[in-house]
Amino acid sequence: MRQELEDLRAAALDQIQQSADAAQLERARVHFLGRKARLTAILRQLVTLSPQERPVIGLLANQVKQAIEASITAQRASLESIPSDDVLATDQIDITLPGRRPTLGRLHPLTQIMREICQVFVEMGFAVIEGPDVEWDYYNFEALNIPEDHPARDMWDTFWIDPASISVDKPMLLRTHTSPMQIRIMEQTKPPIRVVVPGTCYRYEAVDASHESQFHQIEGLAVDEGVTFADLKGTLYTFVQRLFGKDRKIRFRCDYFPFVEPGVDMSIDCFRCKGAGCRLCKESGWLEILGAGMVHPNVLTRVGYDPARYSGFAFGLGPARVAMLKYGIDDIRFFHGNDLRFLQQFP
Ligand code: FA5
Repeated sequence: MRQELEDLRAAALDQIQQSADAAQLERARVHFLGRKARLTAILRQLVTLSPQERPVIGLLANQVKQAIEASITAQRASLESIPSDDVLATDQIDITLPGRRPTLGRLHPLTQIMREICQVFVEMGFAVIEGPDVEWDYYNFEALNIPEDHPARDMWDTFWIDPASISVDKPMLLRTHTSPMQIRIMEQTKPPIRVVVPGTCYRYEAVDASHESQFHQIEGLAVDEGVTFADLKGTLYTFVQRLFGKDRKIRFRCDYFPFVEPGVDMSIDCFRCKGAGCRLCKESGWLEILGAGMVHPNVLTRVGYDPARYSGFAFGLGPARVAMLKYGIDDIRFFHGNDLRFLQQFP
């Protein structure tokens, strides 16, 4: 019987390994392990063997059974990893076809221009810092010298957040400019300060060729002893010349922002009409790119700085307007229009 078991093991392993598909393997399994298999009969007959023979033959028969089962499992796994003839027939790979070039993603033109602008300021010694889009009324208005009910609040059409909906007890909003970061930075640092803050801003206003309701700004802030308006002008001149070249015309005009004194806005000659006046520049010949000024003494006092000792300048510029002027784009809505033909022009 021992010899018979050895022969059975050899025959079974041979037949299992020869099985070319799942059906053949199943037939081999039934033949060697099924109810009518010889091995099953031997295992059933163990009780009829003598006490000396029973443990020896029993052990061997179980070893043969385990070897056959292991061989079936291995062969099944191996067959499953080979695709069937059907799959091979329909799934052919034609290696003579030209390959498909993977499309590479690229940075959005606004991201590119924002990085470029920040880099110009970094080279002038400014650090880059970011802040929250959802802001307290305190930082967006109050601490910037714009108390509640101050008419200057009308300069920014604000998206307010219902305090009850987010379980807070003080008014919150989507920041209308990046200027709140002036306060956050001054609260946490002592002068000298030189920072730029890129970020998204939101205003509830009519969208047109130069206005979006969601747009970006880059805030600049420099505070130290003896900072003057000449430093503000020099810094902004350098920035414009680095980005646009030396021939571009710049115009400063008086403007009012409650958190600076004096306040200005800065424009660049309109690339489209070359100063003659057109729809884009609202017939003025100039495109405003930033507001700026000397940090108001009230703002310095509120963050605990002595305005008799420290002075500073701040500016807030619109990178989309800068990109429009640099690349000759006559409508701000192209940036978020998701037209690939537009986006692909900025490699
Ligand atoms: C401000 O937001 C001030 N916080 C700027 C400032 C900072 C003044 C520091 C003084 C000191 P203003 O609303 O003008 O100012 O916006 C500044 C720039 O943001 C504009 O010149 C323009 O380039 C851009 N901007 C403003 N509103 C929009 C808009 N709706 N869509 C696109 N760009 C805009």
